[in-house]
Amino acid sequence: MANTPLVGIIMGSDSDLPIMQAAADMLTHFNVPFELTVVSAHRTPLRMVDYAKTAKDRGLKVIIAGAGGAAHLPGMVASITTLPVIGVPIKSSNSIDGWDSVLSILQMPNGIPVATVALNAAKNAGILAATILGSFDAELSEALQAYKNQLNDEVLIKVDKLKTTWPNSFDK
Ligand code: RP5
Repeated sequence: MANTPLVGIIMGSDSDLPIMQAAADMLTHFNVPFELTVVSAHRTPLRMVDYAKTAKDRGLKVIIAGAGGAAHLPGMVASITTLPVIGVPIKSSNSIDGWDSVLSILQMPNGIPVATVALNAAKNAGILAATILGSFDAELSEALQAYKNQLNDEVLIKVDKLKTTWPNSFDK
């Protein structure tokens, strides 16, 4: 894959980075080039508009946007660009238990979808971005299948381990 970023990871604040790092880690794992920066819907609204407006022409294919509290960033970016936007609700210091972030990102009005992952689930956002790109890239698709196979094998190892302590466990 060329080195031009295909995925843009943006977040409302650098305080979101410890969570959003997991998206970057998964894209690195799948060898997907990405860019990462802070774009705040409320504090840098013009930067947000500029980022979303130029994203497609700069070669991005998917945007991952994380934010907490009154989390408008993913929805606003989705309203400006035709690229798919994956939203990561973050349980931030200004969040009321994470529900505000989840609902702000999840409950988009008809016409402007945001693919919302679970609270703090930046890892899944990275995997989902790779999955979208994998629909058009056989090598990436194979890497995603290998990842799923690995998850499967890890569970089967746990099943075997459980059998040693629970002989009455399901044995198929
Ligand atoms: C949101 O406010 C950010 O996405 C972050 O989750 C939250 C708190 O930001 P800081 O006050 O830590 O910069 O816009």
